[in-house]
Amino acid sequence: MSGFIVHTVPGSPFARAVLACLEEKALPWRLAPLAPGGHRSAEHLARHPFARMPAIEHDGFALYETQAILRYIDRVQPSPPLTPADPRLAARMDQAMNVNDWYLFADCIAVIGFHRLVAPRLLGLEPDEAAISASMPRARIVFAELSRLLADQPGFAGADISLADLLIAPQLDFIATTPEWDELTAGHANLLRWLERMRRRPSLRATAWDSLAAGRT
Ligand SMILES: N[C@@H](CCC(=O)N[C@@H](CS)C(=O)NCC(=O)O)C(=O)O
Repeated sequence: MSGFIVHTVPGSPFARAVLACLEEKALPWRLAPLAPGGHRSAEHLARHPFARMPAIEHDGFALYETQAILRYIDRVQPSPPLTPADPRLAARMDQAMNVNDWYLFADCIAVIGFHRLVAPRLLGLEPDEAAISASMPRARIVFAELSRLLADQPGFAGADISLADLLIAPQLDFIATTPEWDELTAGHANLLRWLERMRRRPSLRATAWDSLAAGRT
């Protein structure tokens, strides 16, 4: 199969989910790195009119939206499967993926990750402590719900790794160094154990942004 081109500013957890999925499938890929702010360039807007990342190209086929990309990869390369055949487990996978997009990313990562990590590192701004504090009640609900959905299963969709695990792990890993992490994960040891298991997977190790910066582009 011909290779995938992944356009992103290095560091994006959504882009890492796509790269990890390609690694799980042993598919060839190449990173097309955008400079910071490059997602708002005319060139990238032609790929992604909403100025987000990642966007991919595969053999002349262009696609954005991470869930759509992950499902596309799982369909063009069905082995190993990353969507459960059982309808209820597949529904749990879908549910966790939407919790990721609508609540984990929108309410936690886009606030805590932005103000703690992106703003100081890339924009030279002080974290907005008021915005972070305001996000915490919702963030606590998100972490409690992720922990409840995961329960004592190996992955969010049961015994086998699924697209949900690949989507959520990079998001949690992204904010794990923030001062809010310990409070948000307190009492959710299952989530911490799951994240450790995910971090040990070759696909996640190969796509940690530090390793990518050191080698492959
Ligand atoms: N719904 C989009 C969200 C992608 C997204 O928000 N990516 C972040 C980076 S992880 C982004 O593009 N941020 C740039 C911005 O908000 O200006 C998807 O699933 O791909």
